[in-house]
Amino acid sequence: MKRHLALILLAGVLLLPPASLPAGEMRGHGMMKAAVPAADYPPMPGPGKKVPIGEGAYLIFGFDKPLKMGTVIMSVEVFTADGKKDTSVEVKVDADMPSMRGAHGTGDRPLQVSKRGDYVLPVHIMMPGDWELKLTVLKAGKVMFRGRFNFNV
Ligand SMILES: [Cu+2]
Repeated sequence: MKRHLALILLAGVLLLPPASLPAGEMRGHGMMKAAVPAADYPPMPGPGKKVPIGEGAYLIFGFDKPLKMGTVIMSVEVFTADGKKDTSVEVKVDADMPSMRGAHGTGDRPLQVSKRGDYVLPVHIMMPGDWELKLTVLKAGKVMFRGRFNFNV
């Protein structure tokens, strides 16, 4: 019993913050905790469905063929709140495999506006497994929407 008490007291001493720690070092730790967290990409409704992107605007994304190994063309149509096609925004997609983060990660790549006013980008699916497309929509350089789409091949 006495030994337990001693251990508890010892643990208490070890857990106490060192009183001699300079204030500057304390501030340093505070700054580390305040580091910017990774952006959040909430799951989007699937291909062909309306995805709200804020202020009544929405997008609809899809692919030129079923999602299989190989190259698929991703297309994103952006619509204003009154249903008109909007080609004034910037759309970017980052394709990666969540189970092998970074192994095939493309980073954010901008989609190009086609003659039809769709945003398009070839996506290379080079191995079977779980895939994730992270989409970012920017208006005048500011992020207005982020969302992800997960699928398996
Ligand atoms: Cu892989």
